[in-house]
Amino acid sequence: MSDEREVSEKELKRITRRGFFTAGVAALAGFGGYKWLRSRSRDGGLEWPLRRALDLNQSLGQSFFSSSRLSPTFRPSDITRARINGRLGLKGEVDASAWRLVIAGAASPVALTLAEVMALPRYEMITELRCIEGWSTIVQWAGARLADLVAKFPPAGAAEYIAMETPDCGYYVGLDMDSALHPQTLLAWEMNGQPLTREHGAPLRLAIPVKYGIKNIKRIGVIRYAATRPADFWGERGYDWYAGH
Ligand SMILES: Nc1nc2c(c(=O)[nH]1)N[C@H]1C(S)=C(S)[C@@H](COP(=O)(O)O)O[C@H]1N2
Ligand SMILES: [Mo]
Repeated sequence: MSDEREVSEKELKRITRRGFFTAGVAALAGFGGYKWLRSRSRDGGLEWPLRRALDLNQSLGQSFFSSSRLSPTFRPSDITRARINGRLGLKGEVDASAWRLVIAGAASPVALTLAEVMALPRYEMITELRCIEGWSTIVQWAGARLADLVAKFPPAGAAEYIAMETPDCGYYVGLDMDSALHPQTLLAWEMNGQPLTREHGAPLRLAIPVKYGIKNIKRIGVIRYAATRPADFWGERGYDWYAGH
Protein backbone atom coordinates (compact mmCIF):
# COMPACT_ATOMS: atom_id res chain seq x y z
CA MET A 1 0.00 0.00 0.00
CA SER A 2 2.67 2.49 1.01
CA ASP A 3 4.57 1.61 -2.17
CA GLU A 4 1.56 2.45 -4.23
CA ARG A 5 1.14 5.70 -2.41
CA GLU A 6 4.75 6.64 -3.18
CA VAL A 7 4.24 5.88 -6.83
CA SER A 8 1.17 8.04 -6.97
CA GLU A 9 2.98 10.92 -5.19
CA LYS A 10 5.73 10.71 -7.80
CA GLU A 11 3.14 10.62 -10.52
CA LEU A 12 1.48 13.68 -9.06
CA LYS A 13 4.73 15.63 -9.08
CA ARG A 14 5.37 14.64 -12.66
CA ILE A 15 1.89 15.69 -13.67
CA THR A 16 2.23 18.99 -11.83
CA ARG A 17 5.49 19.74 -13.65
CA ARG A 18 3.83 18.84 -16.91
CA GLY A 19 1.00 21.15 -15.96
CA PHE A 20 3.41 24.05 -15.99
CA PHE A 21 4.69 22.88 -19.31
CA THR A 22 1.15 22.83 -20.66
CA ALA A 23 0.68 26.38 -19.43
CA GLY A 24 3.73 27.34 -21.49
CA VAL A 25 2.27 25.73 -24.56
CA ALA A 26 -1.01 27.55 -23.99
CA ALA A 27 0.80 30.85 -23.71
CA LEU A 28 2.69 30.12 -26.93
CA ALA A 29 -0.57 29.23 -28.62
CA GLY A 30 -1.45 32.88 -28.40
CA PHE A 31 -3.46 35.16 -26.23
CA GLY A 32 -6.80 34.00 -27.63
CA GLY A 33 -6.30 30.44 -26.44
CA TYR A 34 -4.84 31.54 -23.15
CA LYS A 35 -7.71 33.89 -22.48
CA TRP A 36 -10.18 31.17 -23.34
CA LEU A 37 -8.55 28.66 -21.02
CA ARG A 38 -8.45 31.15 -18.16
CA SER A 39 -11.96 32.43 -18.61
CA ARG A 40 -13.69 29.06 -18.68
CA SER A 41 -16.29 29.07 -15.99
CA ARG A 42 -15.92 26.63 -13.13
CA ASP A 43 -18.09 23.60 -13.46
CA GLY A 44 -19.18 22.03 -10.20
CA GLY A 45 -16.07 23.34 -8.44
CA LEU A 46 -13.76 20.98 -10.32
CA GLU A 47 -10.43 22.46 -11.08
CA TRP A 48 -8.19 20.40 -13.30
CA PRO A 49 -4.46 21.05 -13.44
CA LEU A 50 -4.48 22.78 -16.78
CA ARG A 51 -6.55 25.59 -15.40
CA ARG A 52 -4.73 25.50 -12.07
CA ALA A 53 -1.39 25.79 -13.82
CA LEU A 54 -2.62 28.89 -15.59
CA ASP A 55 -3.53 30.51 -12.28
CA LEU A 56 0.13 30.98 -11.52
CA ASN A 57 -0.36 34.19 -9.58
CA GLN A 58 -2.76 32.57 -7.20
CA SER A 59 -2.26 29.93 -4.58
CA LEU A 60 1.17 28.75 -5.66
CA GLY A 61 1.63 27.28 -2.20
CA GLN A 62 -1.56 25.27 -2.42
CA SER A 63 -1.39 21.69 -3.67
CA PHE A 64 -2.55 21.59 -7.25
CA PHE A 65 -5.24 19.00 -7.01
CA SER A 66 -6.26 16.10 -4.91
CA SER A 67 -5.13 12.65 -5.95
CA SER A 68 -8.71 11.50 -5.47
CA ARG A 69 -9.46 13.23 -8.76
CA LEU A 70 -6.95 11.04 -10.58
CA SER A 71 -7.91 7.64 -11.84
CA PRO A 72 -5.71 4.97 -10.20
CA THR A 73 -2.57 3.91 -12.03
CA PHE A 74 -1.07 0.43 -12.01
CA ARG A 75 2.26 -1.37 -12.39
CA PRO A 76 3.43 -3.03 -15.61
CA SER A 77 2.89 -6.43 -13.95
CA ASP A 78 -0.80 -5.54 -13.53
CA ILE A 79 -1.43 -5.24 -17.27
CA THR A 80 -4.02 -7.78 -18.40
CA ARG A 81 -4.69 -9.39 -21.74
CA ALA A 82 -6.52 -6.88 -23.94
CA ARG A 83 -10.13 -7.49 -24.86
CA ILE A 84 -11.90 -6.21 -27.95
CA ASN A 85 -15.32 -4.69 -27.47
CA GLY A 86 -17.36 -2.52 -29.83
CA ARG A 87 -16.72 -2.28 -33.54
CA LEU A 88 -19.06 0.57 -34.41
CA GLY A 89 -17.44 2.95 -36.86
CA LEU A 90 -14.56 0.55 -37.51
CA LYS A 91 -15.71 -0.88 -40.86
CA GLY A 92 -12.99 -1.28 -43.45
CA GLU A 93 -9.29 -0.56 -43.19
CA VAL A 94 -7.87 2.85 -42.39
CA ASP A 95 -5.18 4.11 -44.70
CA ALA A 96 -2.90 5.63 -42.05
CA SER A 97 -1.21 7.91 -44.57
CA ALA A 98 -4.51 9.35 -45.81
CA TRP A 99 -6.04 9.57 -42.32
CA ARG A 100 -6.26 13.04 -40.75
CA LEU A 101 -7.37 14.24 -37.35
CA VAL A 102 -9.79 17.04 -38.15
CA ILE A 103 -10.41 19.69 -35.51
CA ALA A 104 -13.65 21.56 -36.12
CA GLY A 105 -14.32 24.83 -34.38
CA ALA A 106 -10.72 26.00 -34.00
CA ALA A 107 -9.76 29.48 -35.18
CA SER A 108 -8.70 28.08 -38.56
CA PRO A 109 -9.32 24.65 -40.10
CA VAL A 110 -7.01 21.95 -38.74
CA ALA A 111 -6.30 18.53 -40.26
CA LEU A 112 -3.35 16.79 -38.64
CA THR A 113 -1.38 13.80 -39.80
CA LEU A 114 -0.61 11.08 -37.27
CA ALA A 115 3.01 12.28 -37.21
CA GLU A 116 1.82 15.76 -36.26
CA VAL A 117 -0.27 14.36 -33.41
CA MET A 118 2.68 12.23 -32.29
CA ALA A 119 4.89 15.33 -32.20
CA LEU A 120 2.96 16.50 -29.13
CA PRO A 121 4.54 15.58 -25.75
CA ARG A 122 4.18 11.85 -25.19
CA TYR A 123 2.68 10.42 -21.99
CA GLU A 124 2.32 6.86 -20.81
CA MET A 125 -0.05 5.55 -18.19
CA ILE A 126 -1.31 2.19 -16.97
CA THR A 127 -4.99 2.53 -16.13
CA GLU A 128 -8.20 0.57 -15.97
CA LEU A 129 -10.49 0.38 -18.98
CA ARG A 130 -13.86 -0.33 -17.43
CA CYS A 131 -16.70 -1.41 -19.64
CA ILE A 132 -20.18 -0.52 -18.51
CA GLU A 133 -21.13 -4.16 -19.09
CA GLY A 134 -19.19 -5.20 -16.00
CA TRP A 135 -15.67 -6.25 -17.03
CA SER A 136 -12.44 -4.31 -17.01
CA THR A 137 -8.87 -4.58 -18.25
CA ILE A 138 -5.63 -2.91 -17.17
CA VAL A 139 -4.02 -1.22 -20.13
CA GLN A 140 -0.81 0.65 -20.79
CA TRP A 141 -1.44 3.59 -23.07
CA ALA A 142 0.91 5.94 -24.86
CA GLY A 143 -0.31 9.12 -26.46
CA ALA A 144 -0.68 12.87 -26.26
CA ARG A 145 -2.80 14.78 -23.81
CA LEU A 146 -6.00 16.08 -25.32
CA ALA A 147 -5.32 19.17 -23.16
CA ASP A 148 -2.11 19.83 -25.10
CA LEU A 149 -3.95 19.61 -28.40
CA VAL A 150 -6.65 21.97 -27.12
CA ALA A 151 -3.99 24.43 -25.90
CA LYS A 152 -2.35 24.38 -29.33
CA PHE A 153 -5.58 24.64 -31.33
CA PRO A 154 -8.03 26.38 -29.01
CA PRO A 155 -11.70 26.85 -29.90
CA ALA A 156 -12.61 29.97 -31.84
CA GLY A 157 -15.71 30.62 -29.74
CA ALA A 158 -17.32 29.51 -26.53
CA ALA A 159 -16.89 25.78 -25.99
CA GLU A 160 -17.94 23.81 -22.95
CA TYR A 161 -17.83 20.41 -24.64
CA ILE A 162 -15.82 18.37 -27.08
CA ALA A 163 -17.43 15.94 -29.51
CA MET A 164 -15.51 13.11 -31.20
CA GLU A 165 -16.58 11.00 -34.17
CA THR A 166 -15.21 8.11 -36.16
CA PRO A 167 -14.46 9.08 -39.79
CA ASP A 168 -17.72 7.41 -40.94
CA CYS A 169 -19.75 8.83 -37.99
CA GLY A 170 -20.71 5.28 -37.03
CA TYR A 171 -19.66 6.00 -33.42
CA TYR A 172 -19.51 9.30 -31.58
CA VAL A 173 -19.06 10.55 -28.06
CA GLY A 174 -19.52 13.82 -26.21
CA LEU A 175 -17.22 14.98 -23.41
CA ASP A 176 -17.59 17.75 -20.87
CA MET A 177 -14.59 20.07 -21.08
CA ASP A 178 -13.28 19.28 -17.59
CA SER A 179 -13.02 15.59 -18.42
CA ALA A 180 -11.55 16.39 -21.83
CA LEU A 181 -8.81 18.52 -20.23
CA HIS A 182 -8.07 16.00 -17.48
CA PRO A 183 -4.33 15.12 -17.44
CA GLN A 184 -5.13 11.41 -17.91
CA THR A 185 -7.20 11.99 -21.04
CA LEU A 186 -4.94 10.85 -23.87
CA LEU A 187 -5.17 10.64 -27.64
CA ALA A 188 -3.52 7.23 -27.75
CA TRP A 189 -1.64 5.58 -30.62
CA GLU A 190 -0.10 2.76 -28.56
CA MET A 191 -1.64 0.06 -26.40
CA ASN A 192 0.46 -2.25 -24.22
CA GLY A 193 3.64 -1.17 -25.98
CA GLN A 194 2.37 -1.81 -29.52
CA PRO A 195 0.86 0.47 -32.14
CA LEU A 196 -2.93 0.26 -31.99
CA THR A 197 -4.47 -2.54 -33.99
CA ARG A 198 -7.51 -1.86 -36.14
CA GLU A 199 -9.89 -3.45 -33.59
CA HIS A 200 -8.46 -1.28 -30.82
CA GLY A 201 -8.89 1.89 -32.84
CA ALA A 202 -5.91 2.54 -35.11
CA PRO A 203 -4.54 4.99 -35.87
CA LEU A 204 -5.77 7.10 -32.92
CA ARG A 205 -8.26 6.54 -30.10
CA LEU A 206 -9.23 8.11 -26.83
CA ALA A 207 -8.01 6.75 -23.50
CA ILE A 208 -10.07 8.45 -20.80
CA PRO A 209 -9.89 6.46 -17.56
CA VAL A 210 -12.17 8.84 -15.65
CA LYS A 211 -14.97 7.55 -17.91
CA TYR A 212 -16.43 4.15 -18.72
CA GLY A 213 -15.24 2.32 -21.82
CA ILE A 214 -18.08 3.72 -23.94
CA LYS A 215 -16.38 7.15 -23.97
CA ASN A 216 -13.01 5.65 -25.02
CA ILE A 217 -13.75 6.13 -28.72
CA LYS A 218 -11.65 4.15 -31.18
CA ARG A 219 -10.56 5.41 -34.61
CA ILE A 220 -11.13 9.12 -34.05
CA GLY A 221 -11.69 11.10 -37.24
CA VAL A 222 -13.10 14.40 -36.03
CA ILE A 223 -12.76 16.43 -32.84
CA ARG A 224 -15.32 19.21 -32.61
CA TYR A 225 -15.65 22.03 -30.11
CA ALA A 226 -19.22 22.53 -28.99
CA ALA A 227 -21.09 25.11 -26.94
CA THR A 228 -23.90 22.70 -26.13
CA ARG A 229 -23.92 19.06 -25.07
CA PRO A 230 -23.00 16.99 -28.13
CA ALA A 231 -24.69 13.82 -29.31
CA ASP A 232 -23.36 10.63 -27.78
CA PHE A 233 -23.99 7.20 -29.27
CA TRP A 234 -24.71 5.36 -26.01
CA GLY A 235 -26.11 8.47 -24.34
CA GLU A 236 -28.84 8.40 -26.99
CA ARG A 237 -29.52 4.77 -26.10
CA GLY A 238 -30.24 5.24 -22.44
CA TYR A 239 -26.81 5.30 -20.81
CA ASP A 240 -25.73 8.18 -18.58
CA TRP A 241 -24.38 10.96 -20.81
CA TYR A 242 -21.42 11.66 -18.50
CA ALA A 243 -20.58 7.96 -17.95
CA GLY A 244 -17.99 8.78 -15.30
CA HIS A 245 -16.90 6.27 -12.72
N1 LIG B 1 -15.33 3.39 -32.61
C1 LIG B 1 -15.73 2.73 -31.51
N2 LIG B 1 -15.13 2.98 -30.33
C2 LIG B 1 -15.51 2.33 -29.21
C3 LIG B 1 -16.57 1.39 -29.25
C4 LIG B 1 -17.19 1.15 -30.51
O1 LIG B 1 -18.13 0.35 -30.65
N3 LIG B 1 -16.75 1.83 -31.61
N4 LIG B 1 -16.94 0.72 -28.10
C5 LIG B 1 -16.54 1.31 -26.81
C6 LIG B 1 -16.67 0.38 -25.69
S1 LIG B 1 -18.24 0.03 -25.17
C7 LIG B 1 -15.60 -0.10 -25.01
S2 LIG B 1 -15.78 -1.00 -23.59
C8 LIG B 1 -14.21 0.15 -25.48
C9 LIG B 1 -13.43 -1.14 -25.60
O2 LIG B 1 -12.13 -0.90 -26.06
P1 LIG B 1 -11.23 -2.10 -26.53
O3 LIG B 1 -11.95 -2.83 -27.63
O4 LIG B 1 -9.94 -1.52 -26.98
O5 LIG B 1 -11.05 -3.01 -25.31
O6 LIG B 1 -14.20 0.82 -26.73
C10 LIG B 1 -15.14 1.86 -26.83
N5 LIG B 1 -14.87 2.60 -28.05
MO1 LIG C 1 -18.01 -0.97 -23.15
